Order: sequence, then C-alpha cells, then structure tokens
Amino acid sequence: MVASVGEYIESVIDAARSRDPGQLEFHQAVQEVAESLAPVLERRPEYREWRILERMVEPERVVIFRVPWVDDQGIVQVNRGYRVQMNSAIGPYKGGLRFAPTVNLGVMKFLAFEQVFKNALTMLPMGGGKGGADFDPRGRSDAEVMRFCQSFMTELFRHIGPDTDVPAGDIGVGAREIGYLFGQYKRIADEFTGVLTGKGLGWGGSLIRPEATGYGTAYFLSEVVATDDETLEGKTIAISGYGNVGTYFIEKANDLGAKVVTIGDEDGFVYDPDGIGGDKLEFLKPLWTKQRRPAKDFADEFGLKWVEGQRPWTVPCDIAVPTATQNELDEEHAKMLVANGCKYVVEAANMPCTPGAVATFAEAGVRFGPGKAVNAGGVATSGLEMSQNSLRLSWTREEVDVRLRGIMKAIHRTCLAAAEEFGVPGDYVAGANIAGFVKVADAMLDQGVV
Ligand code: 2IT
Repeated sequence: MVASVGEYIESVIDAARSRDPGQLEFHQAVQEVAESLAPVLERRPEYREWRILERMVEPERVVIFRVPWVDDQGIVQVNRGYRVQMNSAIGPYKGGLRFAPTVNLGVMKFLAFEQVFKNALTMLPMGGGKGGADFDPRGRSDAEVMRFCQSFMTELFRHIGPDTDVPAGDIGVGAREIGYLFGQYKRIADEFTGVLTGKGLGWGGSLIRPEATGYGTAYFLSEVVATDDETLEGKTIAISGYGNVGTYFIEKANDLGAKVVTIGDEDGFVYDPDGIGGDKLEFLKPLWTKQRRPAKDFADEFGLKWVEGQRPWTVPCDIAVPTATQNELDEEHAKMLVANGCKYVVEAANMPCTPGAVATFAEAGVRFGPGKAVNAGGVATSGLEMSQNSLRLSWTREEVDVRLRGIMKAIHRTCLAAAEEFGVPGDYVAGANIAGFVKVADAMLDQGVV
C-alpha cells in the first residue's frame, strides 16, 4: 500500500461523497468517524487490506417504499418509507424509526452509520440500522397516525424480524406509534414476538425504556464531570428539546442536584432561571410525547420567558446538552457557550453539534461527549428489552436501571481507555469511534468478505 493512512482515509471519504453527492449528513458522519480512525488503521493494517472501512460505509441493504394512506378528509396521501440495514456483523440490525418531514436517504444513512458504532459500544449483540418516513405527525389525528403506521408496516414487515432487524422509536415515533406498528406486524406475520422495542409494559415492553436515553445521558454526564472530581450538584444546564430524551434527562439531572434552565423547539426557547422541576416538569413531560404541542405553550402556562426565533445556547450555563436533532448547535452557538462559561457539552441527540462547534469546544478545552456514546442508553435498554423478550420474563425497574447505569459507566470507561491506548487521552470522540470500530471490524474480519 503506497498511500499514507491520512490519504487513504481521505480517499474513503471522497468516494462516499462522489458516490452519493446529495447526502450531506451522511458525509459529515463518515468524515467525523473516519478521521479519528487514523491511529487504529496505522496499527492494524489488516483493516485496510480487507477494506473494512469501505464496507462499513456501504449499507448491507436499503429498502425504500411507498406509504399510501387516507387522511381524515378522505384524501389520499403518499409518503416515502425507508429502512437502512447498515451492518449486521455483531447482531441483528437495530435502531429507531424517525417520522419527520426532514427525513431523506442521507439522514437515514447518517443515523444508521452512527448506530453501528453506538450499538457496538453498548457491548450488547446488536448490529446497526435506521428507518422512518418523511411523515409529519404534527397536527395529525390519532386515526391518521394509526392508518399511516399500518400502511408503513404493511411493507416493512417483510424486511424485519426478532433475529433479523428490530426497529424502535426515534423522533416522531413514541409509544403510540410503536403500538400501532406492533399491532399491524402481529396481524400480518401472525406472530407475537420481540420485533420492535419500546413496546407497552403490558405487551412485552421493558421498564425504564422510555426514560433510558435521558437517564443514560445524565449517568454519562456524571461520569464525565467526575473525571474532574466534580458532581452535578448545583450545576446549571441548558438543553434544547422536551421530548422523551429531554424530559427524562431533566428528571434525572434534578435527582443528581443540577438545574435545567431551558427547553425549546424550532420556533424559539423557554428560559427558566429557577430550573424546571416539580409541577413544571410534570406539565412538560406529555407536552410533546403525548400532545405534540409547541414549546411556547410551556412558557405561557407558567409565565416563563419565551425567546422567539433563537436557540437556547445564548444563556449562561455550566453544561449544554443538545437533546433535539442533527446540526442544531453550530460554531457561533459554541463560541457563545464558551464565552458564557460552559465547561461540558454532551450530545443527547444524534450529531446535534456541527463539526465547527466540535472544533470550537476542543480548542476551548470544553469536555465533549459525542452522541454515539452519550445517548447509547436508549438502544442499550432496547437490547435489554430484547433479552427479556427472548427469556419471556420481565425485570424490575431497579434491575433494568442498575444494568443501564452499569452500561453507561462501561461505555465511558471504554471511550477513555481506547483514547488512551491510541494516543489521544481524554478525547471521547476518538475513543468512541475507535472502540466501536474495532469491535465491528474484528467481527467482520472473522466472518470473511460478506
Ligand atoms: O438513536 C437511537 O439510538 C434510538 N433512536 C434508539 C434505537 C433503539 O433501537 O432503541
């Protein structure tokens, strides 16, 4: 091999770009991972020789399908459904379904690619996948959502299964949607099986799964601050979303003594310097997850400050936790956070920080935890749900929570150990990418060219 590792990595990134020119989020995710793999590719030439990275950036299978349904006015609507089955080297494809107008193939591929590394980091036997549709659940009735889910599953069911591919929720897919999807799968396949996770507690779901991404983020964050001999006690935290992830993150952060002062959506943000807790948190919990209502309703209900048209990254805080969606925190936001004294940033959403933001944090010495490590508690608990389904039993709340906490601590340790071993101590981004990559790459080597 003549090319240097650096040139080789650039050639893989360039090839991904020229093969699918429009898939910007996918290119961003590939670049972020590939560039941190230099030390491991240097030390393990067999990964290059066997084209592991080239294979990892190419999905094993992509399914794109029509989702026709009839709305409440009797009008036929047509959406586009996706399932990207990215990598099954260490287990069945696993990853959420996203229903949002921003869904396209590039977004699905970036999420599926990230999921491969995230799932490997959990140490549970799960490959990576992602799916969804460009369906906007906002303003849709229950009946419309049900018909949409049934139509979506009528095609998807032939591509999934408890040992093949196990979807779950993501943005726009919560308990209600998983219920309708599961009902339709069961009807068509004539099989009651653990084909989805995030199920209702009465029909195969796991305790703590709804809370897991938010709780797991708080557990990971406490490990990060502990490396500076700090705790979350008395810390001020800015977050962006108020869905499943945001609300349960607030709950656990409050338990650990911190104060969360913002939530928001695409229209603006709410600032509550006293911290969101008690009645306010109870009001907030179902606001998006059940009611799909705007963030401003929260400000109006409690007479809190509403800042129109801005992101929450302008407020003074010790810690920022983007909990909403990709690229929601850019370089300008990052500079503002640094100027306002922010010391830690952990990504509860998938790739919420732009590369410019991540570089700004690195330069300023802000400790930064990447989504694939920080938010892995959600899919880890999905893995625990799969285990319980296979065993046909259910664990207690405490049992699942103890396992979740143990997994988050282990992921934190693994990231730091890999970063140390490969010469970039304290770099969670490189540590997460390297540890996830090595696990999947070794499985791929063992299994031959497939
Ligand atoms: O991004 C994610 O990890 C998820 N949406 C959860 C996936 C899962 O299978 O629980």
